[in-house]
Amino acid sequence: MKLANWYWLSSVVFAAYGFLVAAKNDTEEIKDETAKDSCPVRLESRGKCEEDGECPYQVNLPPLTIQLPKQFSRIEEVFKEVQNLKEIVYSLRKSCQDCKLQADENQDPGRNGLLSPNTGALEETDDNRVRELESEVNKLSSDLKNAKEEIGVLQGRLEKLNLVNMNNIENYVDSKIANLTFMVNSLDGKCFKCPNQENTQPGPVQHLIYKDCSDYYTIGKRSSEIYRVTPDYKYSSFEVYCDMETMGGGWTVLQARLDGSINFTRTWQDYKAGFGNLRREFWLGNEKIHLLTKSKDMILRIDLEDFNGVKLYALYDQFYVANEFLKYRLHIGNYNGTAGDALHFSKHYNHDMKFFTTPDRDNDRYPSGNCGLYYSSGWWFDACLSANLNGKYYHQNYRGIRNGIFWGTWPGVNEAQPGGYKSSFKEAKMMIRPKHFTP
Ligand SMILES: [Ca+2]
Repeated sequence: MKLANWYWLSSVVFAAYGFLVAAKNDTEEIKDETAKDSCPVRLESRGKCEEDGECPYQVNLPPLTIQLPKQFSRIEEVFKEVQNLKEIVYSLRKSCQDCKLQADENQDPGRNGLLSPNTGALEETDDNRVRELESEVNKLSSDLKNAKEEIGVLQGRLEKLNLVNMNNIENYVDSKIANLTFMVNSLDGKCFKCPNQENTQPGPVQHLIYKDCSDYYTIGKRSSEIYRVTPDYKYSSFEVYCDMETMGGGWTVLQARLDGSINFTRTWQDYKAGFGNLRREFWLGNEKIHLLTKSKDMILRIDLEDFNGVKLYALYDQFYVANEFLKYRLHIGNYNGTAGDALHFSKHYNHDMKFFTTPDRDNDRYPSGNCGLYYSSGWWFDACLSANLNGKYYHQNYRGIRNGIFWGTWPGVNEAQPGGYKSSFKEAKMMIRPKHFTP
């Protein structure tokens, strides 16, 4: 132990001495101070020695003053700045940590609710609010959906109502006009008997509405002639030929073949507008036929005569031709008569419910071609025909394609050999009259 203590003491002394030597080399001022004091370091005993010979010593060292370079004050400033920077870095790190925490909270609200009860409570409130808003939005959107549906229903009803009203009004106006027409027509016949007729304005009432030839018959017209009819007052009137003799009269003629003077191989437009001469051969026109039959209470009579002088007829208890949009589709009722039901010939040849086809407009049921083109006419072709009253007019029997006027149930017509002679017709006529008309 004694040795160690001594060693420590001598180390301190030599270190101090070494430091002074070093300082002396560094600065002039220290050299000056040491020069004044001859013994700056003293080692002396202090107090009594102990029994075993160990004595207390003390070293007196001169006061130590180190002169630092002037730039040293800058170090203090740098220290302060470093301290400041440290603080800034610390606060930045802290706020960064806070940021990260917050980000984590946002990502995982459930976990953070556990970490921080206060934040959890806030979030719970927020969650509740969000849930409330969500349910409100859901409710509003379902309300909106309901409202939309209701609007749809109401709109449908409104449209229906409009339509119903329009139909009612149309029907009402139609019936009023019919009544007025009837009254005026009946007055027309009686006015000549009025006692004051000579005193008042003479002459029959003009500008009457005659829907078809039966109306002319009703007011006493008995001669087969051309008359002007207005089947639908919403459209303009037009002329028709009236048959006032056949089966009581009152017939509006739609088609007539007599002598082959008119070509019936025509376009859609021609068949639509009508062509020919009302006193001779003609097709009245699909548009007019539609207007005449749209009330759907017309019957059809077909009269045929062959070159042997055989005259037969076919009667259908309903006849209606749809509008152009529906391609003038034919609606034909039950047959009665002598010529046979060629319009409903068989399952495979049936002209009922067929569209109108012309050489330039294929609406038929024949997939490989146009029946109108093949049979040179406009007609309600199936695939293709058991009747065609608009076929070519042959003045005698003919060979080749059966494109003449044709009625498939005519007596003897099916006895003709394929490639052999085909019989033709001298006359053909189609005409209509209201079902409930009684001459
Ligand atoms: Ca076709």
